[in-house]
Amino acid sequence: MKKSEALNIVQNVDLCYSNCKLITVDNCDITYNDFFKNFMIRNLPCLIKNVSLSWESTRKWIKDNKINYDYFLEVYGDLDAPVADCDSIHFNAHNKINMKVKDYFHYLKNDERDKLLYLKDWHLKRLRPNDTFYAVPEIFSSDWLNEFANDHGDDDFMFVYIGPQNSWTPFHADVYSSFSWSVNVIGKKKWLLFPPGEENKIKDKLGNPPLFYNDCKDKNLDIKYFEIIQETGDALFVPSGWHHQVVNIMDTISVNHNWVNGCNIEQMWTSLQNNLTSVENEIEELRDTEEFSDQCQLILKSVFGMDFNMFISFVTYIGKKRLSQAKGENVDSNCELEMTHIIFDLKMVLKIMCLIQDHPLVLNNNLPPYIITYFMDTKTLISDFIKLD
Ligand SMILES: O=C(O)CCC(=O)C(=O)O
Ligand SMILES: [Fe+2]
Repeated sequence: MKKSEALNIVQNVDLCYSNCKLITVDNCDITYNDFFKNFMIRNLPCLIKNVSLSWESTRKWIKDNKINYDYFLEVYGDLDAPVADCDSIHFNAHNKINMKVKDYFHYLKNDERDKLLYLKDWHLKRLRPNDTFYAVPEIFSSDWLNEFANDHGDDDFMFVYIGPQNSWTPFHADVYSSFSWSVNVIGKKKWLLFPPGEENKIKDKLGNPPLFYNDCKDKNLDIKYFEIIQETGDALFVPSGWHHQVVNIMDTISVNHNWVNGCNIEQMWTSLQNNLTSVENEIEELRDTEEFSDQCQLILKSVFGMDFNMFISFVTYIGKKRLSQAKGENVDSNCELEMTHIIFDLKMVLKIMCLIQDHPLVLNNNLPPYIITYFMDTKTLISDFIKLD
């Protein structure tokens, strides 16, 4: 697999969604380069057929074309998993509880279900690290977010979703403005996928998006979105900042990852700054107080899931690690990156570091010195290295 050519086209591709179409390809026909150039860099969606043919889960989780309930009961029954009640809304989201997998599967097995319970955001891979039930497709393999989480023993962004017919996920854009990919091991989902900006057309007077967008109701509004049917074995690539809602139109099991890499790190940075601006406006009355900046970061962490310190540490860590990899130093890593990819990553890290350096919080020394020193030292090392390249 050659990852090299496309990676040379790095910078400043204009993102334009006005004439975009949904492209469907077969897994055997798409190379890393094509995916990188046509979808990741352009931030465009793509449906990829036949991704899970060789997955162990395809053999073990399916029996007679149905979910293999007994396998789950036997192998994962004692694990806990988060479960959303699709009929119960709490602050613009489904109510969530924790359930034993065996209790959930007893519910799912029963044909007369009196509730709509959706097992989601289940960290099965983290709970069973040696379980090889799926393999990340190569086109999705550059993933700084899960690499950082795994290297630090933090919460990852790798999930299993199990939902009966009609269970659904509300309208949303993904955490950190990340990409996501989703593969149906069994079942069928209907996605509505909105190019960035279109979500504004369906917000209410208070600026809130709907929990569920009823696509039949608004037929004559000029809203662009894709309706996508994802079948068994299909992977859907959801680009950064594309709002979506999902309905399981059959009992469905999927594997979903959120991920960030050199192609969307700038979107993540923009999103972090936009969230900070909203937080600052929310507590405007405290602006002249000494604790304003710290308070904003605290709130930012709770609404966005990350504050500036965490973002800077994340980008700096990836930069430092790629530098070691470029120099051939021994870095404990599962992914063996080609040199061209390492250089691409370093260039993107440097680009974001330059943007970070110009941010008022950094210019005004509002962040802890130990983070800034680590950041500045790494930035110098990377720019010296890139100049030599
Ligand atoms: O499959 C679902 O219900 C939701 C998946 C999703 O939102 C995602 O993968 O980003
Ligand atoms: Fe999502």
